[in-house]
Amino acid sequence: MASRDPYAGTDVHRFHATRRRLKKITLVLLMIGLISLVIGAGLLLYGLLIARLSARGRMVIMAEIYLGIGGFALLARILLEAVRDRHFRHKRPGAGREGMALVLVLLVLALVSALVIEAQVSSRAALRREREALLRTRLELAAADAARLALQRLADDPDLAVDSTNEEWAASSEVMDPAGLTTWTWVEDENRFFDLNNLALPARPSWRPAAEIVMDLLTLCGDFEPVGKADALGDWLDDNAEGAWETGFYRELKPPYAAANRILLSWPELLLVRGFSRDLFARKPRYGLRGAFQADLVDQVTVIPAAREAPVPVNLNTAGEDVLRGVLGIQRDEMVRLILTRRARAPLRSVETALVMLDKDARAAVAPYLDVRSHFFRVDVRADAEGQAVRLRVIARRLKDGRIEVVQWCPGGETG
Ligand SMILES: [Ca+2]
Ligand SMILES: [Ca+2]
Repeated sequence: MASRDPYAGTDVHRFHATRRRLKKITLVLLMIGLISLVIGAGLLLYGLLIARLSARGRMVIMAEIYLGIGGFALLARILLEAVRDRHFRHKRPGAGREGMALVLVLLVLALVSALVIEAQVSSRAALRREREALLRTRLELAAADAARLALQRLADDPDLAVDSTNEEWAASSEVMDPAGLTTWTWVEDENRFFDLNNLALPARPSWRPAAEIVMDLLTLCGDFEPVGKADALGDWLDDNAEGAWETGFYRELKPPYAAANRILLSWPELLLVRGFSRDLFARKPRYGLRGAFQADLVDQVTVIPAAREAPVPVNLNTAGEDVLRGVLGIQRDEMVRLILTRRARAPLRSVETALVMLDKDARAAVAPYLDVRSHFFRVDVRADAEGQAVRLRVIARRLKDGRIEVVQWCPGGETG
């Protein structure tokens, strides 16, 4: 027979029953509060560090809701505790310890959750880095393949004796593979421009001095005091220390450096030469038709990083009007126009026939700087996928028999 509670229905019984109920409620509130805070913090970390941008807003809102619930539950608990303390002061020994144990368990739980989230975050980050590195490798391989393909097109040129701008190798291409990787390839004929490194060659009496050509090109670009620049570039390139703009001059600069006394290997090196600044290569703003002496230097000259015994020539079929003017001489306007008219009909097949208007000496002076085929090419490639891009620049020389030699292979693309 079950014994009947002697206090049932009395005030004492009601007092204890209410106290116990309150205690249960505060415990439940504590648990709800702490768990909600842990979940909220976890969601916030996940949302800010791992989730994709599109999901981030939603995650943060959810985190805020959980943090709000947690905060509300803990606040309610504090209020209830206060009520309980005021009206039900009776304390059983050991009750505090029970509460402490629960708080400890919840704290450990929170700590474990934080560690799990941290591990998750760092492993996700490591995975992402690995994926990025893998994608980068794929892009680099694709860029190298595209460059090789462009060089192959150059080697496959059916007419190696003559080059003009509308040959197959000159076309830029854009290829997208089924995996979403896109490669763009541009081929530039470097013999369209006058190579500044030609100034490194010792002058020959029968040749027109390369410095004179550079001065004419600078004049065509609106620089009417080009002597200093041409002299400084000549001193920088020639392999002796005799001149006004040699190491002695650069040693006085801050920071000091020495003249190279060799050919330029990249565009940035040119900026070390006295008188050559980035501004010199900026394009001029255009208003209507271009007038005389308004050419842009960046369209007239180039830097071909290859050793040479003879000047790297300009291709009569691909060079711009002002480049031809610079090489032949500013005063030879009529001849430049004739060349342009003739090559518009068909590519020129010999330098000699293009120069028939000149006497023997004048022909001998400019002929070493001219050709009807191109020798050097710049291949620029950009490979792109999933918002990541890789660039590659290749400078190549094509020999008479079509063989290709790589002069520079620059991952990252910029040689200057
Ligand atoms: Ca050709
Ligand atoms: Ca020198």
